[in-house]
Amino acid sequence: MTLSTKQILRKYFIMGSQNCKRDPLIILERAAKAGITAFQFREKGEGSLTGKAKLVLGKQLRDICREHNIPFIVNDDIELVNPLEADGIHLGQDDRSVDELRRMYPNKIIGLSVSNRNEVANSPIELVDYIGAGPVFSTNTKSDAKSAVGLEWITALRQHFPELPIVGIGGIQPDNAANVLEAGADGVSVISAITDAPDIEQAVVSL
Ligand code: 3NM
Repeated sequence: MTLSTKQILRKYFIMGSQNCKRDPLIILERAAKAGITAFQFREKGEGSLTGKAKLVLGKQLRDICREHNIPFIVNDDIELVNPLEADGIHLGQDDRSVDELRRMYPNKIIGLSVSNRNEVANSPIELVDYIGAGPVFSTNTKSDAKSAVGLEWITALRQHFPELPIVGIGGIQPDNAANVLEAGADGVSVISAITDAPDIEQAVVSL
C-alpha cells in the first residue's frame, strides 16, 4: 500500500541518539510496530554522534524503517542522503536552498520548516512536498527553537494553502495532538512524546 504525503505525515517521529535515554534502535522498533507513519533521523545538537558513528546508527535506523515500510527522512544533513539512501530530506530556513535540493533530488520527499509569514513569502512552497509548522507549543527539546507560534499558525497556513500537506511540530504530546489536527494539520511530528514515553506503544497510539 502506498500512502499519500498527507498520510505519511500523520504520526511523524523524529529522533537522534541525543534524544534517547534508552537504545534508539529499540525505541524506533517499538514506535514502528505501534504505528508511526514516517521517521526523521535528526542527529544534531549536544551529545549527538558525528562521522562514522552517525552513519552506522543512521543505517541501522533506516533498516528498521525499511522493514516496516516507513519513509526514512534525514534532517538537513545533505551528505547523509546518498549513503543512507534516504527517502527524503527536511530543511530548515537556514539550510541549503529548496531549489537546489529539488534539482538534485527530483523524486525525493522534501519538507521545509516555516514559522511565520515572512518565511512563507520567501520560500518556494510549490517545490516542497510538505511544510513543518512550529513550534506550535513551547518545547525544551530544541535549544534554539523559536517562540511558540500556537495553533493559529496552523490554521493560517491551512487557509492559505488548502491542499498542501502540513505537519505541526514542537511541544506536541498525546493530550494536545488532536488540537493540532483540528487546527488543520495533516499530522503531528514529535520527539519527546515518544522518546521519553514510559509506554511507547501507548504514546504512539494516542497521538
Ligand atoms: N523543530 P518535541 S521544534 C526539531 O519549531 C524541532 O522547527 C522545531 O521536539 C521547530 O516534540 C523541534 O520534544 C523539537 O517538542 C520538537
